[in-house]
Amino acid sequence: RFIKQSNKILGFFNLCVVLLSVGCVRCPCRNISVKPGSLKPRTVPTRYLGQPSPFTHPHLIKHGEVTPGLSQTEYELRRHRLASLIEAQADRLGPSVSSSTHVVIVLSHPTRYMTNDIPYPFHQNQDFLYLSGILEPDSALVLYGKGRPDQAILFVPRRDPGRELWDGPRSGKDGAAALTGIERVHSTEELGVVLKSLKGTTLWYDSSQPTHPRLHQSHVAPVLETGSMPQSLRPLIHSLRAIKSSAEVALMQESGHISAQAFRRTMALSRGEVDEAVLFAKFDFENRIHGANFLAYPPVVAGGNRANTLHYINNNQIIKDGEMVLLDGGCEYFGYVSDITRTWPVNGKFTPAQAELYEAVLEVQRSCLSLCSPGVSLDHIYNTMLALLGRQLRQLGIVKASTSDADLLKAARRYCPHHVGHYLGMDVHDTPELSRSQPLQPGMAITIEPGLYICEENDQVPKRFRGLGVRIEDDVVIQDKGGPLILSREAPKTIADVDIFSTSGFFFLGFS
Ligand SMILES: [Mn+2]
Repeated sequence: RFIKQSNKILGFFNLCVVLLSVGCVRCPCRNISVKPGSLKPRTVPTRYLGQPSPFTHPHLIKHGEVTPGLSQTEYELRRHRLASLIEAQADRLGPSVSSSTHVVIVLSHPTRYMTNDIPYPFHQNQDFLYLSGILEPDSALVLYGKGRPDQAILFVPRRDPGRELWDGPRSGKDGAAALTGIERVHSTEELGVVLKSLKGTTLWYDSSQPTHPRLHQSHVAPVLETGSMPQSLRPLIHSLRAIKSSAEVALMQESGHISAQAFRRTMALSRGEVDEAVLFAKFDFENRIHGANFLAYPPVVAGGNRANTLHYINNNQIIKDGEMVLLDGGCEYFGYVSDITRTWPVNGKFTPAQAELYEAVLEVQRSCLSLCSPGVSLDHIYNTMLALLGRQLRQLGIVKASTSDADLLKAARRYCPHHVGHYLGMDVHDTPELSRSQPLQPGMAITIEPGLYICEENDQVPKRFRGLGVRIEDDVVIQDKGGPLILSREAPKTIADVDIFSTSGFFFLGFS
């Protein structure tokens, strides 16, 4: 149900997954080997676990998967690829480091509380989730090994009927082992003791901002005191996360598909004067009812001049008939997110000034999309966007015809104060450790989101543009051939399409 579309990306990594799943033990391209039998099939307990299992949630997850759509082999390969990166990095640090025993520590997130003892919905640390597939708080993953940290130890909260009465079932050691295929699983209380026993000489751990302050303090900090400064881990994990496998792209396709449908139905609801809160609720509802777990972030639902506040999330004003609304929203679908923006007139009819500004942004957005190919960087697309926006501003008469090229770029930066896009994946602003100056590679996912924002107080521009703000944002996967794969393509974008969806509400309202 949850993976409808196959995709055409078959990079090296995916080739490895395919080879491994048919029993090949060595990946030729990255020097990664997985010992035969390292993933012994274990019987998943039939009771409720701390996350969906094939027994309790057969509508979501298949046998052999750790999380919906992602197999034990895929998670195993991620850990092996990290081990290879560490091995390579250690080589560069010198012989004493490369021959030492490496210990890698990744902590989960803790439960966070809204008030006193009322928890927020739990959200896992994506780096930990990426390597383990474990969705419970208070957990940890340790990788270790001489020369190459390819042995995994998982730590999960122990079964506790008293706590489970309140918080729900836990996977326990047997459940976590069977679900993930990791053989060595301990209770989280044992983390400190196990770490001390490993006697690692090179630690790989991000100590500056621990993802789980309590586990850091009680289990990891004592180990850090006795050793040398740990090596940074996050940039390595992010470089792996940046390239999506075919299974990940399939999850992102579904995430984009769900939110695009939500846009269609939200547009259909906005006729004449409408409360931003109503569009917010409709968008949230349509994402969830089509299978999303929840919204990926607080959406921006900004009517009229409020579109010029980039992070407007109050979403509590009345949008007047004749005004546009800018909706920046997306959903999370089993760990993978969408991030889409559309701007449309709530009554379905663009005024001439709205249409002029909208077409200008759309033209730039299309040009930027056409640049999304391997070898081009996000920064390069950004620079192109600024040059194109500058030209549009001149054509619209927002800046003078005599403006120099340098001043056109300045104006573009003023009327579009944000970047053209960012990496996308498990997180909305995914893999922030990755520079936007690096060349895009097949399997990378990014957003393309140019905009023009004209404040109503700005008396330097023609009156008809004042108070208008337009952004158009699509989600894109970089492909080897055939141009970019646009995950959000079903969200109406041309003036003609927006017109159809926002004036034919009666047709769509009756359908879920
Ligand atoms: Mn975005």
